[in-house]
Amino acid sequence: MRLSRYFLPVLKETPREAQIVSHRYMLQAGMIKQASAGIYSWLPLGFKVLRKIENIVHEEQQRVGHLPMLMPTIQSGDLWKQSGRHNSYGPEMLRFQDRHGREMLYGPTNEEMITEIVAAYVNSYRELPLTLYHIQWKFRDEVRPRFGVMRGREFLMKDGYNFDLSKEAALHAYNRHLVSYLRTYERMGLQAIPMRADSGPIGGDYTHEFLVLAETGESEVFYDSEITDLTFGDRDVDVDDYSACQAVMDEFTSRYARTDETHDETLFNEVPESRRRSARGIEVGQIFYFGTEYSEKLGAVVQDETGQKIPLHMGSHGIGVSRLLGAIIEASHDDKGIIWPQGVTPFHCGIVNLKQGDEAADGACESLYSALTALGLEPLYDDRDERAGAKFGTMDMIGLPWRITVGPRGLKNGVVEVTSRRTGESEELPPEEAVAKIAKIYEGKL
Ligand code: P5A
Repeated sequence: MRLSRYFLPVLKETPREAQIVSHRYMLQAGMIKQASAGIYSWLPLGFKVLRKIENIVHEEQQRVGHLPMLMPTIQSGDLWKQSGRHNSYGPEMLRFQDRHGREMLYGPTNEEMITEIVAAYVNSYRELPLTLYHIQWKFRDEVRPRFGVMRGREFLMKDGYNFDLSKEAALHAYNRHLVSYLRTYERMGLQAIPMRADSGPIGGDYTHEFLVLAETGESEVFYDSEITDLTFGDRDVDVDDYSACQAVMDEFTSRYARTDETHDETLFNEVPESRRRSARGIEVGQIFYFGTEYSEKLGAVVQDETGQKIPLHMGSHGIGVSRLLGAIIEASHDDKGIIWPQGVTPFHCGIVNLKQGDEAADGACESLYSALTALGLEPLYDDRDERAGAKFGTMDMIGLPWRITVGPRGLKNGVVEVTSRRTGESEELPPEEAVAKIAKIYEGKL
C-alpha cells in the first residue's frame, strides 16, 4: 500500500476524550472514529488489525475442530422469554419493536439462538460432540461505555457453544477451549491468564476469565506470581485427548488466580506472602460450563444409545475480538505510539523515502516495494512529499514492527537502514539483504 493512496487520518493533537493510552493511540493513528457513545466506525487501518485478529481466532478455533457459522445480530424477544432471560438480562439489552409490534432485541449473546438451532436439527447422540461458533457484533447498553473499544456498546465477539452428551464430555470441551484460548492469545503477543470468575447473566457456576495484566484494566485481580511464569509456547496438545487437555487445565489453573468477585482472603493467604499479588487486568475472554440449563428450556434433547431422551450438556465461550485491539496496545506501546506484535500488525513493514522525487531514492523504494510484495508481504510505503520527521512520526505512531529507511546518502554507499520499532536498533544493509531480513522474520507466519 502506498500511503499517498491510503486513508490514514493521523491526528496531530491528543484527543481529549481519551483517558487511556490505547484509546488515545487508536484515535491518533486513524484506526477508529466514534459514531456515538461506545459505538465506533473502523477506519481502514483499524479494520485491518481487526481482521488479522479475527483470522487468528478463526484459525485457532478450526484447529481444534470448532465449526464456523453466522447468526444474526437481531433476535426475537420470544426466544428469550423461553429461557427466562428476557426479563433478567435487564436494561443492558437493547429492545425494540418491529413494524408489526413484535418484540425484538439486538443480541448481547447467543445462547438461546444456538440452542434453538441445535434443538431443531440434532436428534441423536451420534451427532455429538458438536461445537459451533461465530464472530458477530453484539450490543450491550453498558451504563458507562468507556476507554474506546475496551468497553463498547457495540463490540465484536467470538462466541462459541459446545453440545455434549455428558457432563464429563462438556468439561472436556471446557478444557479444550482453555487450551485453544491460551494458544490464540499467545499468537497475538499477549499473556492472558485464566482466573476463576463469576458467571453473571450467562449462568452456571463454573467459569474462568482470561485476563491481560495492565494498570488500566477494569478488573481487580488477585494471583500467585508464579502464574506469570507459565507460557503455552508451541506445545502440540492432542485436543481430543481428555487427559492431555486436563493436564494443561491443571497446570494453568492450580495456582491461586481470581477476580475480585470470587476472591477468597483465606485461600489467598495460603500463598507465600512474597508471591501474593493484587493488580488490574483486562478481560479478553471467558469460558463457561452451565450444564443442561438452556437445553432443558429450549428442548435440545437427543436419544442416547439406549433410546432414552436426555438434555444436552452445554457451555459457552467468548473472546472479545474488538476489545483485543485495546488490550494489545495497552500491553505493547511506548511514548511515540503503538508497537504491534508481528502476529497482528496491519502491514509487515514500512518503507520511508527520505527524499521523494530523488531518482535514486524513488527507484530504490519502488524496487523494495515490489520485491517485498512479490514475497507475499504487505509493506506500507510512505511516498508522500513530507519531511522526514513527519514520516518517522507517522510510522512510530502506527507501530509497524519494522521500518526500512531509504535516502540518497545511504544509497550512495549501497545501503538502506532497517529499524526495529520495538528496540529502536538500526542496521545498514544492501536493499536485497533488507528484503531477505524482513522475509526471514515473517517466514512461515504469513
Ligand atoms: C460466552 C460467549 C459471554 O457473553 N456468551 C457467549 C458468553 N461471555 S462474556 O464474558 O460476557 O463476553 C465475552 C467477552 O466479550 C468481551 N466483552 C466486551 N468487549 C467490549 N465491550 C464490551 N462492552 C464487552 N463486554 C464483553 C470480553 O472480552 C468478554 O470476555
